[in-house]
Amino acid sequence: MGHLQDRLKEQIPDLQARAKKLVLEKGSSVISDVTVSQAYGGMRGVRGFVCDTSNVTADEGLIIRGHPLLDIIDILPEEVFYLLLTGEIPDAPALEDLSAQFKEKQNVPDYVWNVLGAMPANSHPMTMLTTGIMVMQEGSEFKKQYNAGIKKSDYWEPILEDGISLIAKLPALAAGIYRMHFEKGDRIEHNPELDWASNFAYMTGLDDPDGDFQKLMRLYLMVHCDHEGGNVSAFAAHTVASALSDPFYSVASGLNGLAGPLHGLANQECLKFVLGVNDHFGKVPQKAEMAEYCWDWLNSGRVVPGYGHAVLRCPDPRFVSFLDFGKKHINNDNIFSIVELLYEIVPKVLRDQGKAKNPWPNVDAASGSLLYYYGLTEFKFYTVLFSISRAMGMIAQMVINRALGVPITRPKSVTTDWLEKNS
Ligand code: HAX
Repeated sequence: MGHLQDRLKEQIPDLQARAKKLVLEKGSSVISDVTVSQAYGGMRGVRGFVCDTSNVTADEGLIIRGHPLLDIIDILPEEVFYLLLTGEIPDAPALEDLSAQFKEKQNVPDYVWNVLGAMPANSHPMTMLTTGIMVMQEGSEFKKQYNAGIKKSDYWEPILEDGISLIAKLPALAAGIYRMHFEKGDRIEHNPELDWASNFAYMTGLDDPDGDFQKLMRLYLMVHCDHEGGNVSAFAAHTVASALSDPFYSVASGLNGLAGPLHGLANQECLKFVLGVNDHFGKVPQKAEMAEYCWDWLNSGRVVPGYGHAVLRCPDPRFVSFLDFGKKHINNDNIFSIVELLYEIVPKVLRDQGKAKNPWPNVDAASGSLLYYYGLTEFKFYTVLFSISRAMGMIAQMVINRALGVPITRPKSVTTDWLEKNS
């Protein structure tokens, strides 16, 4: 048992008591109505389940356990995982203990590399990542303990054990996929001196003379950790986990959702868009040229990647954190300058077009330009980075849901005939 596990053991009875009391005293209070538009519109805005790890508000963006993202922007991914689960930033011994647990479980079994090596060379890195995770499902502790008849109230413990084991392996798995897919040479062994995110940067083998790429990875893998419960990847993972599928199955399902171009894959689409601007003009364009380019893009029926959001109605604080990082560390780089220029131009263009409910940049609008600057130019890989981080939120949500005994997800669908008769 580690500090994190001990702390959760102390906290869970209180959380269970709060949930029980709410259901007992306010079980029939209505928290949402559903309109016909929402039924046909991706259930946008319907409040239908609970997620305590983080909250996303329209005007502030990501709030992790009560901390607005930009207030805790310097904490490590290990710290944010502890925070997502417990609501507390770990003290030094708790952080050391969790880091040690990650280090102890970080090795990816050889059979994973054999399977990945047998895949078609053109497989997308996201397909390789979720395949790698699925191959490791064989070692699930939850599956083993469930089959041995573990008590329902104890499910959360092997779920957390699997979760830590999976998160621990993701840097080596992702870096290995990077080197394999893009033919960078042999895999690089981890460096025992480094933290979880820095180790990922190290194992990619990218040149990092000043350690700035490691710094970027600490930021990147922290800010993508969670975005409450209703986004495609979190909700997919939540639903699959509710069937008591173990964390390997559930995280892989969530990440398959993240691989969609309207969700996590948008970060690769976004950099493609920025590179397209650079190719088209051969320089950083003037403001009027940029606006005209965006209008032509929209008029050809396409969305501007990196802009808009289903919930946010403000610049995404995750975007702000990347923009700040770039301003601090990057000078005279056309790609980053185009990202800055787009931030000046696109919101007005989208507002004038009048369709997007949120004209502001989301997380994906700046992150790719920073990765590109540090030599991670293979944008097919970007969603894998997002995934390593987002797995933390999925696992944290699963642990809490199992501790609360949340049952299998089963909302009711209706038919068009039913709606025509009943609405
Ligand atoms: N460019 C052009 N049009 C846009 C737009 C954009 N960036 N964002 C929204 N719109 C359009 C929509 O396509 C929709 O048009 P139609 O009515 O013709 O279908 C209209 O504006 C209303 O959409 P919305 O209600 O504002 O947005 P949604 O909640 O339906 O969708 C999306 C949110 C993020 C999917 C959307 O804004 C989009 O496609 N953005 C570009 C892709 C992107 O950046 N995705 C990454 C999101 C962040 C994320 O999840 N990362 O993982």
